[in-house]
Amino acid sequence: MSKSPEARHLLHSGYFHPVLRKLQTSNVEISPYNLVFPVFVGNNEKPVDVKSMPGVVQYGVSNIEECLRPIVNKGLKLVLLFGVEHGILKDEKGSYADSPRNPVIQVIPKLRRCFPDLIIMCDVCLCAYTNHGHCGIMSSDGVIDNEASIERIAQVALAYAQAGAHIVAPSDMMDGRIGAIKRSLIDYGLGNRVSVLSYAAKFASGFYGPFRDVTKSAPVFSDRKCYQLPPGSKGLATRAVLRDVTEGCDMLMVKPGLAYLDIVKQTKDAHPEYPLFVYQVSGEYAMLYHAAKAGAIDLRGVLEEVLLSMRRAGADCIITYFTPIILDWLQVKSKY
Ligand code: PB1
Repeated sequence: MSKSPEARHLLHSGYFHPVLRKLQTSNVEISPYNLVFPVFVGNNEKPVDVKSMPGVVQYGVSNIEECLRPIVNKGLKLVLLFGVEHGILKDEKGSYADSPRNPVIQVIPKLRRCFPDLIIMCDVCLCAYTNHGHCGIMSSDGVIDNEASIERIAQVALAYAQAGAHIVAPSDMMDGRIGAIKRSLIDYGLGNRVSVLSYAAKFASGFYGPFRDVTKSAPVFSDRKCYQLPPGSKGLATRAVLRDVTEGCDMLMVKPGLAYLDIVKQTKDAHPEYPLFVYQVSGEYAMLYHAAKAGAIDLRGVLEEVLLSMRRAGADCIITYFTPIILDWLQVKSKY
């Protein structure tokens, strides 16, 4: 008779039943409140399929209500808006970013009216609107002019806030833009009405390609390595998060996600008092989509694992282009 293991080494007794397994994983639940749906919006009359991200659709100001309503009815709680406008005049300071003609500015009041309970978040950056494709304003010698950049980013954030955004999310990575935005919101009486979600630990990643293809926002020269964090630097991630916390951000983000879960964990462990978002970016979306299409993985099983890893690492909210299908899965699950 083999000697049975000591009682405290018997783990199977803790998870042999689905309900027990649910108890063992209750703090990494995925609910609609843990999901943010990134949405491309332009002035296209009909929804347009996004070629670089199969399954993702670019909405237009005129059709976003009918496109989003089914997803809101499935429980959608948060959207993150990105303006997509081709053929616009791009200039040194990204003037179109806060133009009244910008589809983001046009669509915010409409979404507020149609979906009063939906949280409207706006990405704030210049790269889709500057003629050089960088996220800030450049000096004559091709280097970021940080002071001019944070002043401009604050102007754009204010415009989205005044249009009705609940949350502004600066993805530019300029030093000091959080303080500049907070001061601007306070000066215009919006300091207690609009949240600032900082893309605090955002890395110079190769995972952004499909997005840049959609928004035509790749840098015309050089790259973003002088202002997005070096992928290998935990220390700079710690310092960037601390900088943005000190300047008054309301919430934090790590981006990309899967290759940076250690940064998610270190950020949440250091700042448990802040809601932490993680962005499953376009390249991560495309990677999973195409692997599943090729039959290499089962999308649902692997995506659930990835989402759990992000929640386990400490993310409170996951920004993911898969949000609509995840809401479908949650609906089916909730019936049992
Ligand atoms: O899904 C994605 O790839 C997101 C890309 C992201 C949007 N916030 C930025 C990354 C980049 O192109 O450098 C855009 C920067 N403002």
